[in-house]
Amino acid sequence: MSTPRAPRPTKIIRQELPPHLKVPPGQFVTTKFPVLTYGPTPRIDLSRWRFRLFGLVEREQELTWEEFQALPRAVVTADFHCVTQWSRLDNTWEGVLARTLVELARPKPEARFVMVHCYGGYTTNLLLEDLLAETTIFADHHDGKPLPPEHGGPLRLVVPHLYAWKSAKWVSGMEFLDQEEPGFWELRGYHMRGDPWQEERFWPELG
Ligand SMILES: Nc1nc2c(c(=O)[nH]1)N[C@H]1C(S)=C(S)[C@@H](COP(=O)(O)O)O[C@H]1N2
Ligand SMILES: [Mo]
Repeated sequence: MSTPRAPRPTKIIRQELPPHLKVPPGQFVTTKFPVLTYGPTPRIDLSRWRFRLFGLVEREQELTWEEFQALPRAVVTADFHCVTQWSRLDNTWEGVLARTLVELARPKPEARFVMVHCYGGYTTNLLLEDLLAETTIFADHHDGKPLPPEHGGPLRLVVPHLYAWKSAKWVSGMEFLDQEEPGFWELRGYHMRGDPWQEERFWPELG
């Protein structure tokens, strides 16, 4: 049974894109929601779930599920582009904006890069700037329903303006760094940034 949540103000954010900028080059639209995971789906008990903000920050901390749920909430409507060429348009993601968590941690001025860590060992690297984007969200709901485990429940990151391998599932924390380090797929040939509009799919030398 889930505990009823008190209604709280939720910020509504829409990724506003003209029709000709909905589908990046080389992508096709699907209305299904494929599952793309390397390895098994980790199961995380909410009583033991923790989200760690660490590295080059003023306020290192570890949030429990209750503490995370008490943060200001938002709903982001945005498209989702996998590098294997499918795009799912107009998803609604509800949760806590990444910028809210960054503000909690207060990165030091030299912390321009972030490694996102996950239960199960997956990682992905991001520029702090991409986490601060208005539509970057840590989501626990998708299209009005609690996020299913195979899609990253209890909590995943969603970075709509980058390829979906950056949208890490089963997140366990963010590490703030002063140098760019490659994550799981970035070590294996995926682009360090992954802008779908520039088709930043793989290392430039593999293109
Ligand atoms: N922890 C973790 N996060 C992950 C992945 C993964 O294998 N492990 N796959 C990534 C890839 S390649 C994609 S396309 C999206 C897919 O999300 P979905 O399975 O909810 O469609 O999750 C991303 N996040
Ligand atoms: Mo992907």
